[in-house]
Amino acid sequence: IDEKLALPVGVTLDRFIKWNQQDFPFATGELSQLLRDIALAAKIVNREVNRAGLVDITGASGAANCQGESQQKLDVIAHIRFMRALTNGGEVAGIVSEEEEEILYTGNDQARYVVAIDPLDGSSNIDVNVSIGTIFSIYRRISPLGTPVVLDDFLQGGTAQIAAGYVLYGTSTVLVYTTGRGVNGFTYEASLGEFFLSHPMIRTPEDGAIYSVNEGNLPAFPGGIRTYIDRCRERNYAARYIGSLVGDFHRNLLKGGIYLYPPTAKAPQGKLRLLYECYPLAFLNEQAGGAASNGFQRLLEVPAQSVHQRCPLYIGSPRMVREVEEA
Ligand code: AHM
Ligand code: MG
Repeated sequence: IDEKLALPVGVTLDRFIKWNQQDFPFATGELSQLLRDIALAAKIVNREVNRAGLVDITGASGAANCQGESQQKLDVIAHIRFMRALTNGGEVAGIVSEEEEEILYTGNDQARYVVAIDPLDGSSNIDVNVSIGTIFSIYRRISPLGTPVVLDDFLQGGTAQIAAGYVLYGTSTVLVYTTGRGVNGFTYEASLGEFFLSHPMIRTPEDGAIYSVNEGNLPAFPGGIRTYIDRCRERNYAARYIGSLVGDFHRNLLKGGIYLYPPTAKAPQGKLRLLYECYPLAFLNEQAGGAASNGFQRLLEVPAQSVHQRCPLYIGSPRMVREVEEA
């Protein structure tokens, strides 16, 4: 990664995107516009998240999403906001969202990109004032321009992503993304309505001393994973688990650590979704010098077969991920 690529801390996201576009392989400006559309939706969702306790938008909406999980009102709101921004922005031909069973056609058949998104992840934390996030992944479509998108546009595999990132609605709101040339993080300044570059060229530590896993499921984990978790305890690693993937991931990215969501007999592919949870974070983490695996192979190379497919996830500092693979 070219150190020259880092712009000084404090530039706005808009300026950064414009500058970053100059030597992007498909420098047509469309991807830049798409990233701006995502940032705009993130600002709107941030506003909704911040006032969630004040208005009657918290609590279960009564509906269930396509995976039968109870859906929170804010999930629905975030989904709608992102769909609107991505549709009105005009750069996206189709969307896969955690909140919709089927592919969403934006009607922009001339657009070059498709997006897979989890509009609001960590939904069990919404009502209790704990950090939540948005995760997104962008591909260039492979179906011909001018026609509706097809399933294969979304199943190109993790290595085909051209951009990926997340928004963390936490103690402050940050947007972190990659276009395959390193990872940059931007912090939202609400009074100005702007994201500012605050974490240029993020590099994750080679090794870490934090492990993040739902230990309540320990008896159901594969033997190797139980062994690895025992080692973490023997070494007095810190156990840190928010239950919001974006929050747990972001902390480990900056401090060094590992996040694990192993398979169990009941959920042989774990819980997390390949297209809009695992792939984007794996791409971003590799760009920051980290690693991601399904336990057997590089996560980005796990083939995508369906849009809501699940996948075990081990992601974090490269030494820790290697050790899990060998355990
Ligand atoms: P969600 O998409 O329904 O919010 O589920 C994903 C979340 C992740 O953010 C989090 O890491 C994980 O589920 C927590 O699962 P568990 O409660 O089984 O530990
Ligand atoms: Mg999710």
